[in-house]
Amino acid sequence: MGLFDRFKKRFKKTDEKEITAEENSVEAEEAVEQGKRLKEALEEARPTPQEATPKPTLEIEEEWDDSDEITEDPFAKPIGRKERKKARRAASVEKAERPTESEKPTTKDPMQSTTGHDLVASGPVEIEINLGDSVTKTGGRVVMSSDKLDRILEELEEELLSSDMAQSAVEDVIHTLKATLIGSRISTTKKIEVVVEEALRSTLLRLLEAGYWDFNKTVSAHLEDSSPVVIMLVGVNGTGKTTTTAKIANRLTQQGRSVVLAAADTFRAGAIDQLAIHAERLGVRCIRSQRGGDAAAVARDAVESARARGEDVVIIDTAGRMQNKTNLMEELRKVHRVTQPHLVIFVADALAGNDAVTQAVEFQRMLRFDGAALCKLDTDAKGGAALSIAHATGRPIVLAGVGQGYDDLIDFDPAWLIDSILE
Ligand SMILES: Nc1nc2c(ncn2[C@@H]2O[C@H](COP(=O)(O)OP(=O)(O)OP(=O)(O)O)[C@@H](O)[C@H]2O)c(=O)[nH]1
Ligand SMILES: [Mg+2]
Repeated sequence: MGLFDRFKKRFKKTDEKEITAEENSVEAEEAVEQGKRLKEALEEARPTPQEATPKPTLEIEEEWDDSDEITEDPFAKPIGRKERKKARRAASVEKAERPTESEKPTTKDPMQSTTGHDLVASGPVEIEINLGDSVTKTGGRVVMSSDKLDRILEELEEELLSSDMAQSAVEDVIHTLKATLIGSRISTTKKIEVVVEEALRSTLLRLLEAGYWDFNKTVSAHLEDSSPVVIMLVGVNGTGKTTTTAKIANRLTQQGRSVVLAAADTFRAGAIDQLAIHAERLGVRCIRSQRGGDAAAVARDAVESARARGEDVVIIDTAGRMQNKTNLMEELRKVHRVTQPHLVIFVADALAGNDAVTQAVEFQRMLRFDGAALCKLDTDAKGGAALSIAHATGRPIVLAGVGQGYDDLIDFDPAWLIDSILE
């Protein structure tokens, strides 16, 4: 039985009079006032964008500054020229070929949300609850504050937590839901449990769709500008970076792109061979060094080699690291600085639940990423991590790993995830 089935079953026992007041009654007026106060309090408690997304904190020494071409700070806010470039890129996305059936975007209008090299890191996604056509201007019943409503919301909160959604995201959703519901005039044709279900579903969907960009279209758009397009994968140990590197290479070569892999995990024993074997199987080049070599040098060699040969895409596989290990994070930032990747993808393990969220937040703080690939969704992972990553970092999940084969990488589908959590 899914979340909503359990929820509605409990709701069935509820008399609507316990939760709503008749219009024009004293209780209804009080509820409207209370709803206003709750919304104001919620607004005041929200962090400002600056508080929400601190600038990356690590300052690293300029030991690799022999590269003349790289002068821009990758973490700087876009300036006018960049904005113009972004607009040009957006226009070239419009021109990109019509997607094939398998390339079809999963959101209504991916053109608006395609991002890339100039992407501005955004703060956490703000939860907004829209009661849609459930509210009515006249007639209806007004939702009031009551123990019963509190108990129902508590149960909903527990259900969301058990789907692996992080506490902070769940609290944000529930508080906003409560503030939105109280004082709202609900049409008598709608049952309150249906109102709550619709509101919650649309809220969670919006959370996952915020800032979504279509992977294939974004790569195509960048390729119109310049090549090679550089994609860097980051994340903690064992989340699926190397496998996802191979899956992306497979996807792009099937689209006729020439791909080069950069074995920038020079840290873990066997990592270079692991990637080289994938490269051989996929028939793509792999740029590598000895174990312990300079990861940034490998990555830069791969980009320069691809540029010299006119190849389309470089995918940089990096070493897994704990998000709190400063020296390893510095190495990643160095790879980033010398290669100026068009896309940084944070690879998360759906099975890691709340840990994946903590890691995502820390990576976003240290080395901003453009989107996440959520791997191992074919396992019994509950999926709530996706909601929390999106909520906490403001960056969308764009790709989903659904198995260990090369073809097991799909565009992330927010509606599918919401259904699997709620149904
Ligand atoms: N079931 C399943 N397994 C996956 C998926 N993605 C990766 N894996 C498995 O997860 C394990 C770790 O994957 P890697 O790609 O080596 O992970 P990594 O992030 O490169 O690991 P490190 O290099 O050690 O940091 C491997 O056994 C993969 O086959 C997925 O989508 N589904
Ligand atoms: Mg790896």
